[in-house]
Amino acid sequence: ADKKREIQLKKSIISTKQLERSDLFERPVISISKSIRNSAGIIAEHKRRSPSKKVINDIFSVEEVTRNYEIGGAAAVSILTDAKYFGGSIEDLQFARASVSLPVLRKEFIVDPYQILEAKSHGADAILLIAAILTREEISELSNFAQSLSLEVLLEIHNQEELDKSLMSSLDLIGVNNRNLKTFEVDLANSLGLSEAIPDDFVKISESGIQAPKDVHELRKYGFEGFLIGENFMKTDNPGLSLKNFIA
Ligand code: IGP
Repeated sequence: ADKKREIQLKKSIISTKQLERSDLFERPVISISKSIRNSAGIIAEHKRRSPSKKVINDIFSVEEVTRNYEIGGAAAVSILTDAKYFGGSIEDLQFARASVSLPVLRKEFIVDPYQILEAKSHGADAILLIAAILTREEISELSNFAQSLSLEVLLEIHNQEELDKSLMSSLDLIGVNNRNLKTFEVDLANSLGLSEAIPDDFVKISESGIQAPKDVHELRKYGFEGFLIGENFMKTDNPGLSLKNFIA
């Protein structure tokens, strides 16, 4: 409900027509799936704070962090644009786009096509859809709309039920979130247990709570190709270097 109100307000300030006319709207999109498959597969997240940890790192700018993630060998960067829980903004997305030539994922609670236009017009290559907050019809509408703009779609699930509800051809990547949204506990077993149920037509991503290279090695055995990591890098005093050492 909060998001819907935020979107109504934004629409009254910047219309969808204005978004479609922005310079970035015309730029060629970069494939996040290909980038993941041609690298160590790390999607490195810029994360200032979170509901569970409060402040993680609000010292380093988006530009600095994303540039160093690119130098460190990231496959893509993930930018949290939610203000309330993560301290992000849509401007962060544009700063990231200006700083790197990697694919950029917009990390947001997407509930309306307007947010997808906004993502594209601020330089995103891919968007996240969260099965836990959407109906099958909404996932279908939003993912088809994103693909019509050449954006790739990462669908996030937590369990078998969300996977069963969401399977459709308009998705590109399926991510298992290892963090329980209610307790904030993380357990990589969540990814391992669901890996077999995810059809091979999708790029499999494991999200949250990944702390060591051995976690990635284990997940790879189960067919995961992409690894979304935020806090483990952001909590250090050099997130880009931490990523570089992680994949070395
Ligand atoms: C990153 P971590 O534990 O490495 O910081 O997690 C990412 O998976 C997490 O930020 C995330 C997220 C989300 C945030 C996964 N799904 C949905 C907001 C909304």
